Amino acid sequence: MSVDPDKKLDLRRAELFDFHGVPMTHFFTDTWEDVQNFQARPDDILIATYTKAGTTWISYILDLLYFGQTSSERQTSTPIYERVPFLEKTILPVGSGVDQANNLPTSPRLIKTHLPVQLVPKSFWEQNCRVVYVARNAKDNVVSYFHFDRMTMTQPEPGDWSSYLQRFMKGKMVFGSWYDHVNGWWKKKQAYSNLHYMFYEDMVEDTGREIDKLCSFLGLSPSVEEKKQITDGVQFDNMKKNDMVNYSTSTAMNFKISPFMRKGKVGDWKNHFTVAQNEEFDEDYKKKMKDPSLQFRTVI
Ligand code: PPS
Repeated sequence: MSVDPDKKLDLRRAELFDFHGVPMTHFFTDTWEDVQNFQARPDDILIATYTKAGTTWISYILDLLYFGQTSSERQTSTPIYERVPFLEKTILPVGSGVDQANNLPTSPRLIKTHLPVQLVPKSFWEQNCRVVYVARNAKDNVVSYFHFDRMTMTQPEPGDWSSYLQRFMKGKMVFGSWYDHVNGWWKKKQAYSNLHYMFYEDMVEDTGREIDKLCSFLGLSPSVEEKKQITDGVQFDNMKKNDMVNYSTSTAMNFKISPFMRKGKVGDWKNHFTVAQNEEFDEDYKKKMKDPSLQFRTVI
């Protein structure tokens, strides 16, 4: 990546623009050529999600499964966003996710992306990398995204809740339409067998069961003790207290507005949607979500 060292750290709210048909901000396109040319390795694991679907949760689970027993320093002094680089993110002049990924000493490398499936660098498919996708129901996803945009100073200005909800329904969000994202990845799973598609709601309902399924996809068999340690460590309250995974070290976020580890619940949308908003949302949802095989739970 060519980074201009004289350029100041820019943490202002960015504007949305159309990028290959997907709304994006410059933070995710500044080093696009490097992203597209990224050379994946066969043992890389790509963690793919729509923003706020449980990325940090699954990243931490994978990190513990692979590296929890090996290095305590990693667990105590390396924030999760350094352990698991965010591939397409660039903060000039600090650096890029591509550089971070290329410098990872670990094997496998765990790499995070929010890209819609059609924009993922082709080497991941060529190398037949394993992909873990997590999806979250649209209503809780938009609520979480709203609070994230309020507190993250690099995201576009969210405005008020009701206009934000309209914008979400139109797909005018960073990384585009939730509807396109979850459907695009769901379709990919039909053709690409190395993709494990998970649901946030299932993880909340029974984290241990979902870790078992994940391990079977990855070919891992942690001991009973190890699995218990991981399942406990990744519970919401424990992650919220853990400064290495709760983003309290991030300079772009203002926790006085809202914490990163906010509620971690299924159904918080009920505290945000009015009855009229809910009816309009459901009506619109039916038109956009035509595939009966992809079902989300908004309550558990
Ligand atoms: S980001 O910014 O896209 O990487 O955010 P992401 O990590 O995908 O999503 C953040 C939301 O996930 C919740 N979260 C959890 N919920 C339950 N259990 C655990 N362990 C957990 N870890 C993270 C986090 O609280 C955010 O959701 P909300 O609804 O805002 O609380």
